[in-house]
Amino acid sequence: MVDENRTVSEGYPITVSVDGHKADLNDDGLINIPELMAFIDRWKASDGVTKTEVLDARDIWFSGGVY
Ligand SMILES: [Ca+2]
Repeated sequence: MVDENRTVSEGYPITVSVDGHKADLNDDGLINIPELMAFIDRWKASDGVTKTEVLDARDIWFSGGVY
């Protein structure tokens, strides 16, 4: 992602940016069930979320939610 405030970043996992995980709505470094469910809903609605990203978020949640 590149805009006037950011530089290109490389080496991050697909769904984790400098702003945190896409599923982490409050950017607290933790993905909880409401956030995971909301992320799945976005995937079902084709709202910019891929199945791979959902599976990634689910794996993070399974392992405690911390990413
Ligand atoms: Ca969170």
